[in-house]
Amino acid sequence: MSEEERNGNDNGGLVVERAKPKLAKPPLFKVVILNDDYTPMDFVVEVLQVFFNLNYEEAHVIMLHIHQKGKGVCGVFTRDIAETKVALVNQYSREGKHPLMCEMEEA
Ligand code: TYC
Repeated sequence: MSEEERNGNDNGGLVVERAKPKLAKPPLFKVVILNDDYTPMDFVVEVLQVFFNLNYEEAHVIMLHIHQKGKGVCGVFTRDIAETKVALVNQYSREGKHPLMCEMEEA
């Protein structure tokens, strides 16, 4: 039995296209932190805990990844949240006189 027969909706020979879901998913952005030679490791771990809600162990793993590979993803967010995190982290780093850099990338 066809879908039309089961549902009782014969489209009378018309070709009917299923409606697209109306709400597209919002684009997501990775927030990344870059390595540098001057920011203390403890400061990066603190930033990851405070701004990205990570525990000490998670933050330490990500900090070491950044230190070894040059950059690392701290989280994935919608545009506004990612922009806010980048601005807050960079402001906090400048206040602490550290050159730490935080950026966003389309996911
Ligand atoms: N490379 C820094 C050091 O040796 C530590 C560091 C890690 C700095 C991660 C920035 O995003 C960073 N003190």
